[in-house]
Amino acid sequence: MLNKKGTVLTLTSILAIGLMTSCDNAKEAPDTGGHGGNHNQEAVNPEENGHSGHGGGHETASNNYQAEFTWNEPAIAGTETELTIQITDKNGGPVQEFDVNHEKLLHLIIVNRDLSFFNHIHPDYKENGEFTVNTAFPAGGEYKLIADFVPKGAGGSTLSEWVQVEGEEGEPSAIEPDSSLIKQVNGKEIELSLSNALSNEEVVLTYHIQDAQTKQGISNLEPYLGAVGHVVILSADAEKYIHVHPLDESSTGPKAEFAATFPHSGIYKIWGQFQHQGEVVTVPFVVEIK
Ligand SMILES: [Cu+2]
Repeated sequence: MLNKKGTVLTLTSILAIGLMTSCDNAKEAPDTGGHGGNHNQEAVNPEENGHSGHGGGHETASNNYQAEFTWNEPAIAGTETELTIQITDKNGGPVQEFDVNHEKLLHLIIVNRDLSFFNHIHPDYKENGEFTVNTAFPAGGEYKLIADFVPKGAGGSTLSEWVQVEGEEGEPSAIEPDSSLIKQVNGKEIELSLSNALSNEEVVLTYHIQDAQTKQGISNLEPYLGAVGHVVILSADAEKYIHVHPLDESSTGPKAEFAATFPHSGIYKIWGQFQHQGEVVTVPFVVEIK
């Protein structure tokens, strides 16, 4: 135990020093190239990993796995850096096999402190529980890395860590509920409606996707990682990562429905991702749950 903590602390220090990064994925980076993807599995609350100084992370008590996030070299603003994610079991040994979940072995979500930046990518599996991916950040500041995976034969696991990225920080923006849940992204007009806005109850999220110009519903959405779309939800403080279940995975639009349960009242940001004509569109909404 002590040993483990020591390891985590050391790692954290390395991250703090080594992370000197910055960035360059566009803010709100919708379709950051090819990846995207996701998870719509169990409604599990996130387990914060060893964590680093910020965010008052909780110890990972119930989780049998650990994820260590490390960088090959300090990242520089606007430059890609290789991130390595090492997944180990409770004995510290590398997890060797993973179940494919929504077409991927591991989904990585990256957000910044004010949730204005969102990236959803799929690191490559090397071996011995090690995944790597090249990624970059738009600015300095705190970022949360959230790894979502399924060790073979085990339940889904979500492990996260706040990391400090060096570089000039952007102006933080307040996370405020959208007054209208209709947005235009990449030529599409996307509307979100919630069946209710209560915590601890199943909420059905219904997206309606239409062409922004013609206002015609789009009924030929393509499967995105095996489903009509993928939705990621985080509480405003990024402490709660909510898995979302598509109600009808085979739908092709213009309607796409998902179900989620918000663990407590407060503000949440919801990113919906859909694929049409080979392009992945990411649309964010901020809602308040009572
Ligand atoms: Cu994914």
